[in-house]
Amino acid sequence: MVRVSLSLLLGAVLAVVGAQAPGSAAVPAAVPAVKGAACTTPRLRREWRSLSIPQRQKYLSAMQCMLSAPSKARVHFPPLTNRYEDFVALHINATGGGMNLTNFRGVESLMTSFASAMKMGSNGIHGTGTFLPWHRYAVWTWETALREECGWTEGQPYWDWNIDTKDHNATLKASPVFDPVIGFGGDGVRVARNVSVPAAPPPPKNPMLDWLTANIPGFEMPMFDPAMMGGCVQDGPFKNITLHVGPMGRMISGEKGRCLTRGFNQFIMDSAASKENIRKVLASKDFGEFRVAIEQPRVRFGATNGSFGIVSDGGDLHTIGHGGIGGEMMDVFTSPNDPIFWLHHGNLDRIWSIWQDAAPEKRRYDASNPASFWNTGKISLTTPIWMGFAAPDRPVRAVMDPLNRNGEGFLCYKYETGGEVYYA
Ligand SMILES: [Cu+2]
Repeated sequence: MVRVSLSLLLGAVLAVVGAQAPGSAAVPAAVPAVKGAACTTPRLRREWRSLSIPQRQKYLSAMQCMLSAPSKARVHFPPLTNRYEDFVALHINATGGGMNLTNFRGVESLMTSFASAMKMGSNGIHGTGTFLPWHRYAVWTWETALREECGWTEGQPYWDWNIDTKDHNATLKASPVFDPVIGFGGDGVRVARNVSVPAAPPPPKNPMLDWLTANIPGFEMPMFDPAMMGGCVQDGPFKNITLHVGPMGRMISGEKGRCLTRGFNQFIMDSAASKENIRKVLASKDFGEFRVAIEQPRVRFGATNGSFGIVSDGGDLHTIGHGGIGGEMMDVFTSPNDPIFWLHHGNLDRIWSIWQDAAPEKRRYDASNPASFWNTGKISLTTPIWMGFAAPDRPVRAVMDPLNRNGEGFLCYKYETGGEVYYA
């Protein structure tokens, strides 16, 4: 099996394992609520394609500015080489449940990161109720840094994946989002491997998977196309960047670093990012159901056009959005190494706010999270959201409303379009 391409799945498995010991997790200390000023001039978040060409160039320059500015989190993590990597380290450590900064030893082994991932079932940011609030707050924090430190003046742009699917007779490869000059660059080039890819490989022998299959109704082992590992990105503004953080929970120190990898998968995009699928997610009745629908990788193995891949059977916009790009985006810890991460999560947050706005009195402050095998972390409006060295910890309540209508939070942004297009 291929390690990195399976790391998202690994997160799923570890979250399940985490669920085996309810009550063993430490109860996080309460954090102070925050009363922000009323939101009068929200930052406007627009789809990449509706930014003007000069605005797109300006955003890409702001990205380069983050990549060349000095790290501020280096005091905690010596291997960090620039400001951009601060946010990758933030995501890695939040994935592990919020690192105790004073105990960090500089370089984690892969096994240590597995061990810290074991904790994430209780208080990490994937497979738990904090998935949506944490990523909302993280995108806000990132957007704020871009504006305050690198001259960006708009809201964080988002990437509406549906526009690059067969619903629109479109593809990732032809998308302006991945333009080599005024976009994020294109696909990676696959490296040759000494493995042959069978047409339908049998599931690997693994006692844990056997147990999961036998005990969890509907559990299916997703089989990832090794091509999704991808290869180095060949063009665009990020083709020459060096990743110093990762893979997985490791902070590489004193090593050469890696290229940014991608492995586009149009098949995944066309099934998971379809209007039909997005409508299914938006039909969720409460927050718990919605969170599972948008995040849970409920995929099954399928074949089209003689090659195999993943077929979505509803939901999983998060994981399959990562799978559509492949490469670095498949790594549940280090996916922010690919700058498209922020546009992808912008769109996930937009889908959440569309869902909230469809029944605001019921949904705007709904953080309920009923139990299921995937729901390993129940949250409430007072659950703290860890933002480590990047921003103060805040309760879930503070980030439930992007427009902070009742003054219990601090966010102040809106998306350019609503949900009409998906309900139509
Ligand atoms: Cu994440």
